[in-house]
Amino acid sequence: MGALGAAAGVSLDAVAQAVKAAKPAAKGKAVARAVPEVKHIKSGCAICPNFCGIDATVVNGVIRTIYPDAARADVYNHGICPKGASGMFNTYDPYRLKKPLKRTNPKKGRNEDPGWVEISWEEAFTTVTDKLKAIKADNPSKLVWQHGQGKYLIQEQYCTAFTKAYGTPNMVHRTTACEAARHVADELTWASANILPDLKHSKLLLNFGANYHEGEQASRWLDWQTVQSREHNAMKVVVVEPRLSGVAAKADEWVPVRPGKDPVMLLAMAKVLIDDNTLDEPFLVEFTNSPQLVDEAGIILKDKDGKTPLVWDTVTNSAKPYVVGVKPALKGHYTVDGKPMRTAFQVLADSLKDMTPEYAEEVAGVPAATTVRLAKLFAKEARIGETIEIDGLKLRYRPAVLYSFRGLSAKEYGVQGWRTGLILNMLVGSIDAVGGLMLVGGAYARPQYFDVSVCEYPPKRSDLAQSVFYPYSNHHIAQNTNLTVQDPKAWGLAYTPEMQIFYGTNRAMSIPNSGQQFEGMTKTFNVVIDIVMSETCWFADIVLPDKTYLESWHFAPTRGTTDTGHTAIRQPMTNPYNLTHDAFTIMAELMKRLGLRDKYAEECNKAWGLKETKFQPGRDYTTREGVEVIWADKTKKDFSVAMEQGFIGKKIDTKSKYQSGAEDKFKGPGKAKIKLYADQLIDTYYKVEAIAKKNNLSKIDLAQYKIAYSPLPNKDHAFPTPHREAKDFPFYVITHKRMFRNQSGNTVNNAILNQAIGADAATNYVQMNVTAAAKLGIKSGDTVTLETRVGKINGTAQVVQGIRPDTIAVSYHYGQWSKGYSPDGRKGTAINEVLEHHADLISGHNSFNDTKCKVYKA
Ligand SMILES: Nc1nc2c(c(=O)[nH]1)N[C@H]1C(S)=C(S)[C@@H](COP(=O)(O)OP(=O)(O)OC[C@H]3O[C@@H](n4cnc5c(=O)[nH]c(N)nc54)[C@H](O)[C@@H]3O)O[C@H]1N2
Ligand SMILES: Nc1nc2c(c(=O)[nH]1)N[C@H]1C(S)=C(S)[C@@H](COP(=O)(O)OP(=O)(O)OC[C@H]3O[C@@H](n4cnc5c(=O)[nH]c(N)nc54)[C@H](O)[C@@H]3O)O[C@H]1N2
Ligand code: SF4
Ligand SMILES: [Mo]
Repeated sequence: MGALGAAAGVSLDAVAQAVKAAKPAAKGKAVARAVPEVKHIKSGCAICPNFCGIDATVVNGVIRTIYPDAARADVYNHGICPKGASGMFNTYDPYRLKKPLKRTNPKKGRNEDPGWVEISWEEAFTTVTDKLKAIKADNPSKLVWQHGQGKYLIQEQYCTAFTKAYGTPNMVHRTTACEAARHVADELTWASANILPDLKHSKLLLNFGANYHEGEQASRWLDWQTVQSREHNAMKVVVVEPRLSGVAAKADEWVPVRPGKDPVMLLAMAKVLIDDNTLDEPFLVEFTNSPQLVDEAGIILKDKDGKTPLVWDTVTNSAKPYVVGVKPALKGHYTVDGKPMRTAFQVLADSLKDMTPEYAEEVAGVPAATTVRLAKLFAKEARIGETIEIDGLKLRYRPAVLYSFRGLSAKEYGVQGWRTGLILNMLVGSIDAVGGLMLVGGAYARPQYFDVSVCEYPPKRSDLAQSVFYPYSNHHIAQNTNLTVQDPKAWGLAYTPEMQIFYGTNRAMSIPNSGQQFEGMTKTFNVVIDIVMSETCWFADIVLPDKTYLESWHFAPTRGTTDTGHTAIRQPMTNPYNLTHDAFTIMAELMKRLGLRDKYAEECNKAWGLKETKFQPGRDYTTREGVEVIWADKTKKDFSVAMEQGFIGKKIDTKSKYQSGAEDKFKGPGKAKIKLYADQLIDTYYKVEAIAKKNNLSKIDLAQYKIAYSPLPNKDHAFPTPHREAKDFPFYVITHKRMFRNQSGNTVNNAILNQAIGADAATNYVQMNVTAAAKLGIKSGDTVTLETRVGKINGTAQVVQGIRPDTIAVSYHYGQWSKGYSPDGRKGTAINEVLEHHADLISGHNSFNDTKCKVYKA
């Protein structure tokens, strides 16, 4: 601990000097004071993936204030959150890592002292390069690169280039700990990902667990838009989630659904829409695959070419491809070549026979009358059939939208969960309509998502992404390397990963059953690039300090909205610890020492898609020069614009907004169709079955794949493994973000967030309902034990009315234990230690809201 102790004791010279400079002169004495140098710097916040624009005031090299960048109010964020406003406290944090560290105790464990010693950058680079050289000579796949928020700092393109130049397929992002299931549901449905509600025009927002007053990835845009639309557009907000979240507290109505049971409630709503015939039939027929004919095995009937789907043509009363002149039937049972067929829509309608609002009440705990009322309200507010004129264009007007984020997707059946939400939007035609659900990720951008999966076996990647085990894991599988490392053969992996580089991720802490993750980290040589001594660092062999987003240059990622797009940079404002390296220079130096500098430049050009201004071989780049190259190529503008404004924003015109997505790619004859019925899942199931049987794959339980790979969501998707198996555990456990913290370890030392906001913010609670607590004799402030099938953990009870009686909520971001954090950072309960790990078999997404537990006084 010596090195850390010394590090923590370092005085904040720059801060101290600035404070001195700002002290008022003693009374009566006239003291000549130097005029302070005041700079206003536009940049971007990088604490969370909202990427808000910021405007900082820097006095004598010290950041004094961070405000929202007013110029971005119009195109993105109107405000910033407490984390962003106090972001400099993460930079001036005395607990920062300042020197490379080397572990001297080879034994890795939570209670092992790593025996850190400070080493020079030269020694750090030599040690890491030697290890990388040896692995490259043996098998470069044995190197695994992992990143989380790091992806949004220097950006993933550099990480892609690094791993490509090195020759390993193993670059692993955190998305399956985050939102991968929602992405994959989108991809299976319209072959692109990312949605946002068109709140400016919406009249009704049904929000199933998008927590944008506390979390979310477009929160500063969503919360502003919601407030505006409620005020100026009389928009109603209904929040369906088990806990009274910040959004629920501000909504018109909070519907406390039983955790994980939303699919059943949503399917019951779909049944109401279908029974009432309040459907956007033209949308379903023209934009979606609802009219395609499905045989008894669930396969879509194809033309002679074996590819083109057939529909029932009501003009000729025969099965035909949907071409000009054909009028497809939406509903019905037909016979083609003697074989019984139904339209895909009919398959959905038939599947909902028993999905009554009463059944939903029993399963999801929402009164039948509420489900019926919300379904009818959704249909009414959708104004099916209406159009509206904007900028001279006559557009479909469907101002009712159903939206979600991790609430429906951070689950074992996360893909099916969000698919259910998408189907509801399809039924009323709200997709890409005015006031509806906008496909901001572009429609049909990657047609391969509509194909049968490759189902690779044996797997090439240590995380098993896109292998037969998780066929549509298009976004890597964050949690898996630490499993395959322990038993590669069980998964058919032909090598054992030997070295892991973690950049801006505290992965093991952020994943359910975190003990299993740490176990994996004991088996590899670990290099961690971070700004503080995270728990991941605690298991490192070499720790490399990075600069923060207020100290470094980044070509910054941005969040496009329904109406705008932007290009942005981040720029340094201070460097209190005189750090010499950041992630960019660390990677460049390693590449150079490996003799890969020119190959890396070439891969950077490819990864960034640079066309005119490119990285050149034969030379080194500073971090700023790297940003300059990318800025020049992407914007064709002088770098002075980047430095003055921090960003360039543009508004999307009405035609591009509403008519370049679904309207252009899916509408009418001869086009691909939005998949109400995800038939590629059935075809993929049969492929998985064949490969599993041929190779005797014990890790594949076909019965489970059959449930997961259903082309339509069904009630099974509301019964994840712990709900079925953990019968003696009466409570559902859910987890969520809190405003004052970001991720695991990122903001724990921030004194403003921990103390100034109130002691409450420095810890989290085991939140439970008053009735449940009374039965167990538990009061607020009691220490309680939360027990699951994974283990037990203690926490402090917080007894509230705003949660279902059968549900326990424990927020994320707390219960950190690394001795490198300030004592204030190490409070609360790390719920991931006891959550069950059940990856979604489609996307590889990890389950966060499926575990069941017991709670009792400790
Ligand atoms: N129980 C529970 N678990 C969850 C969640 C939940 O809601 N509940 N949320 C999930 C979600 S959505 C996600 S995305 C994952 C995130 O999980 P992680 O991958 O762990 O989070 P990251 O933000 O990627 O990583 C945080 C690490 O990045 C470091 N860092 C911050 N700034 C810098 C920098 O400038 N440079 C470098 N090198 N490092 C930096 C921080 O110190 C910290 O150690 O967690 C998931 N886990
Ligand atoms: N303050 C803060 N903001 C953040 C982050 C952070 O760490 N801190 N992380 C960022 C990242 S990486 C992400 S991905 C986003 C995530 O953003 P969100 O998905 O918006 O936030 P979460 O809190 O993870 O989860 C969403 C909500 O789901 C609810 N929920 C849980 N189980 C269920 C269920 O079964 N049904 C329903 N309907 N709801 C349920 C939870 O109560 C919670 O309110 O946040 C981003 N913003
Ligand atoms: S919402 Fe995220 S990006 Fe925006 S200010 Fe807060 S921490 Fe920074
Ligand atoms: Mo996330």
